[in-house]
Amino acid sequence: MENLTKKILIALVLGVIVGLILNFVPSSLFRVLDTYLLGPVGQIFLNLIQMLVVPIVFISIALGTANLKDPAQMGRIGGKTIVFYIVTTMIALVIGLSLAYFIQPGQEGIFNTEEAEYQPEEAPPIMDTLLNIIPDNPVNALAEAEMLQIIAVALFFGIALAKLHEKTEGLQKLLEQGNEVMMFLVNVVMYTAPYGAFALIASAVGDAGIQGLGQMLMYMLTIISGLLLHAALTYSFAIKFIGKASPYHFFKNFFPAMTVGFSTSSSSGTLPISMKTAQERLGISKPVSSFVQPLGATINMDGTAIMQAVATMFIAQVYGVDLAFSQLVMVVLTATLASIGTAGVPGVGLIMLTMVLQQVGLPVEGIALILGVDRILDMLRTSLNITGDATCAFIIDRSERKKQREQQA
Ligand code: DAS
Repeated sequence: MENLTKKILIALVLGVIVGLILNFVPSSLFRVLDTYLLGPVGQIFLNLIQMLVVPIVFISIALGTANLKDPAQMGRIGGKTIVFYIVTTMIALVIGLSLAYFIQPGQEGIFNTEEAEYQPEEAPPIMDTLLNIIPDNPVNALAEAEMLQIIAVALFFGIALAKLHEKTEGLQKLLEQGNEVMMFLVNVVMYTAPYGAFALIASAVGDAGIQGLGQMLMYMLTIISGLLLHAALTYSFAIKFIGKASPYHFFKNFFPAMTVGFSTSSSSGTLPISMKTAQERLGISKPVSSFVQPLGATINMDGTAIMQAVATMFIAQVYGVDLAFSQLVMVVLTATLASIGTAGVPGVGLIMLTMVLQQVGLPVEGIALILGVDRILDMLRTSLNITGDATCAFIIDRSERKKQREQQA
């Protein structure tokens, strides 16, 4: 894994350099290179890992649940997970709002808002998402990669396997062998990671443009500061004082997955790697990892929450709007709920941002101002999103192991 991580990091650095160089070629040439080389190479890599997500998530949750000594344990794990995700997302939003308030990245007048226009994509209503967690057609849930529905079906399947243990040994064996096949395919697919990472970052940097990056530097630095603070404070605190472990050890061992999350900008797409890394390098048990991380990839996006908080304050500052405290509270509540309703795929943070801006009455066109640098920021915040999911899995696994030790004592 170390060797592959090194190759991905080298590919990312080279990709940034090439992306910057592409700023000095005619834009028509960049478009041709992006359309016929960088785009396809990046998309092939994304499709390859995305191809593994549904079977891996279904098989590992079903097996994880089936192998639990006490399936009610999943209820306890689920409760702790939801609480951790909601609390850390709210902390992330407060960090983002506070940094944007003090740094003031959106000085009024610097940005041209006349031509700003943006066609928002509709986000799924949160209530629909929660009501539809139990699918009426499990095959469709798998076919459509509806992550929350897949988790629900896999949990039911796993509980049935646990209850019918003797009668379903063959089926359980089949799932175990299926899991071996999927883990093998993850290793195969990861050989393409450096090429995909290079293409994706070169395209994103080339697309943003040096001028765009320069103008939005304060905005980007505010978000990056928030991402680093959240990891250094919130996650480190949870690992050290709740998980009773070394944050350095955690980040060092989870770093390979973070580079893949950065490359793909997709929490769901990175699941095969983030789960494999969590289980093999952080020692998190399969049942906990295979439930907590897929759930987190869908409903827990602290990095995205930080972007939404900063972007909301940035747009308010650019348009000269002073947000009242009650509006800031609405930002926290709306963004926390919005993250539950959307999947961890590239660019979903902007769809959720639309909901937040509409909730506090800010012009949605303001999103046009941040679009140019959002692909790069999406890479960074996805890397934090999956780290939050792994942090949750880590401390819950530690608390479950402690509980089992106490029960055995
Ligand atoms: N790319 C999303 C994810 O996969 C995050 C975002 O769009 O903000 O986590």
